[in-house]
Amino acid sequence: RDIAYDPPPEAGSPHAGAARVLEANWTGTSTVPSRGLYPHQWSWDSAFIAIGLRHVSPLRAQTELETLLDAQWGDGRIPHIVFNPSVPLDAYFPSPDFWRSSTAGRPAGAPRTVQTSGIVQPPVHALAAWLVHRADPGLSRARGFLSRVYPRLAAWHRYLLHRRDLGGAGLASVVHPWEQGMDNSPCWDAPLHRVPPAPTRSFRRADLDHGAAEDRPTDLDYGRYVRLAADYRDGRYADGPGLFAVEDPAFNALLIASEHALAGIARELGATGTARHARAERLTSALIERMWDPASGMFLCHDVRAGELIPERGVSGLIPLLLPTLPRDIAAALVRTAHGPHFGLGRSTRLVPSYDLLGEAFDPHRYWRGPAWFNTGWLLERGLRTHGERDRADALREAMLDLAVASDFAEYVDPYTGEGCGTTRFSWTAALTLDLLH
Ligand code: 9YW
Repeated sequence: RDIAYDPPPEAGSPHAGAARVLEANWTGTSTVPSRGLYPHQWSWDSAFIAIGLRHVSPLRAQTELETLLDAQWGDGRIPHIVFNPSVPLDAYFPSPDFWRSSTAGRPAGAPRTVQTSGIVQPPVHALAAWLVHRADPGLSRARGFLSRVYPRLAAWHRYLLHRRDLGGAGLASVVHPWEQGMDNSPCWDAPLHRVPPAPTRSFRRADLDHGAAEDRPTDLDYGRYVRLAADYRDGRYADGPGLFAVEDPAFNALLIASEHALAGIARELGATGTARHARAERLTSALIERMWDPASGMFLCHDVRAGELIPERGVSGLIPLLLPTLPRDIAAALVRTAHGPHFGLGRSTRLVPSYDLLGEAFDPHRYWRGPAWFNTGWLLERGLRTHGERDRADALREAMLDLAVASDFAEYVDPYTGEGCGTTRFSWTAALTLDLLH
C-alpha cells in the first residue's frame, strides 16, 4: 500500500483549483492563456505560467519555456505569439496570415517551422528559467535545461539592448502597445495619437466573440494597433525610428531582473556572471535617470519620439520596486505611491489598479485602463517583500488569493470590488496563485 507522507492537495483547495486550470489549458507542449479568447502561446504569459507550473510539474514548466524559445528569431527576438497550427485562422486576430513570419522571405530570421507574430513582449523569461531551474535542480541538470536555454536568453537580451535601444540611453524601447503587454493603457494615448488608424472594415476583431465590448479596447484603438503592426511588418520588422517608440519602466525593470537572473544562470553553468550584474546596475541607473519622476513618486514612460515623459500614472511605473538594488528613497516613495490616493492599496482598492484612480481616463472595467491584473499584483508583492515591507506584501498576497479563487481565476478584476472581468480560468492568474501558495 502506498504511504502518502506528502498528501496531494485537497480536491476543493485553491491549489487544486489553480492546478486544474493549468491542466485544462495545457496543449501538450505549452499552455494557452485561455481556451476561448487566447488560443495560442503568448510570450510573457508563458514566463508567468512557468513560474507557477514549476510547483506542479517542473518538467512541464521547462517545456513551456523551451517551446517558446524554439520559436525565437535569428536576430534574437522572442515573438509575442507562437501560433498553434491546429487552431482555425479566424479564432484570433491578428492571425498568422497578418504577420507573415514564415512567408515573404522569412524576415529577420523568423523560424521556418512555426508561425509567429513579429513583435515582442516583456522579458520575464530569464527570471522564469532561473526560478524553474531552482524548483528542481536535479531534473534541470539531467535535462541540460539551463545550458540549452542560456545562449537563447542571452541572444534575446542582446536583441533588446542593441536593436531596441531606439532612445540611445541604453534602455529598450517598445514599438507597439502590445509589446509592453498593457495594450490600451492611457499611457499610450498621446504617442498613439500620432498613428493614423487603419480603417475598421479592413480587419475583423475576433476578441469581441469572447469578451464584452465595454471591457475591451475600442475599435479606434484597434485601428491604430493594426496600422502600427502592419507598418512594422511591411518594413520587414527592421528596428529603427517609427511612429511609436516608448521606453517603459516595467519592460525595462523586467529586463534588469532577468539580467540578474542570467547572472545566476551563468554562475550555475561555471562562468562568473559579474559582467551581467554590472550591466543590470548600469541599466538601473539609466532607468532612474530617464524615467524617475520625483513629483509623482513613481516612474513614468518616456516617449522617445517626443523626447519627454508621459504624464500618466500607469501601474508599470511601480514595477521597478522589484529591483533589489533600487536606492532606498526611491523604493520608499514607490511603496508610498502604491498605498496613496492614486493606487489606493490598503485604503480603497483590493488589488493594485492598472491605472491612476484619479486619472481622467480611469475606467474600473476596461482592460488596462483601471482594472487590477494578477501579474502586476504578483510583481508588486515580490517588490514589497524584497524591500522588507512584509505586512503590506502579506496583505496584497491575501487579497490576491481571495480574489483569484472567488473570481474563478479571472483575467482581471474591478480594483474596488474585486468583481471578475474579461475571461475566467486565465492561466497566469492560476499560475501566480500557485506561486503565492508556496
Ligand atoms: C489581446 C494574452 C495577452 C496578454 C496581454 C493582454 C492580452 C492580447 O492578452 O493581449 O488580444 O488583447 O493585454 O498582456 O499577454 O493573455
